[in-house]
Amino acid sequence: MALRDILILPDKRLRQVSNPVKKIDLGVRKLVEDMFETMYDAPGIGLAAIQVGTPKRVITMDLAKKEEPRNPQVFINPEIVWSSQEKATYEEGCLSIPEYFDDVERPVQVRVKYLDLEGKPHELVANGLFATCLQHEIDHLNGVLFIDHLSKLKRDRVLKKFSKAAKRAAAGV
Ligand code: K1U
Ligand code: ZN
Repeated sequence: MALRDILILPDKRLRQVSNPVKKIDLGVRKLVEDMFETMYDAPGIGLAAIQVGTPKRVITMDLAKKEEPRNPQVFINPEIVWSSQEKATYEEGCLSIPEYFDDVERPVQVRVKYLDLEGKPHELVANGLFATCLQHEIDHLNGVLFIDHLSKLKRDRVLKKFSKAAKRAAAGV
């Protein structure tokens, strides 16, 4: 297992649309192992492969609380096939936009189909934080960030702050 670097806003690769996984080979298994190590180390509750620079439709997630045993979950080629009309607001964060949190309104319930690591198809209904996290990660696979759900004013403020920080880092200041 290896830690991979997490891409940070405004890295353009975060805007790429990720490609479906055609074959779950050794490369995909290694990617998933590394994503879990990177996600637990961050720490985060979810991670999309593009956040470590790999444009494949792969998500890792673990929503277990600190006192609970780990519950690693993998979603390959996930698709939202139904969303509820009812919405809920959750304060979201993103490992690619460190230390920025804001309220996002999304459907409270979604039905998602996906493949597991053995390539077996599944369908589940998610609620609450599970639904929020799945939508946040599936957005990543489509090049969408949670700040895209905020007002233009807020989004532009965040983009400006992270662009300035990237420029300062590049200049070694
Ligand atoms: O996709 C990501 O960048 C990961 C992100 C997932 C997420 C968080 C909140 C709402 C929707 C999606 C994170 O994990 S941010 C870190 C975080 O929320 C957290 C970290 C440690 C403990 C508990 C939460
Ligand atoms: Zn994110």
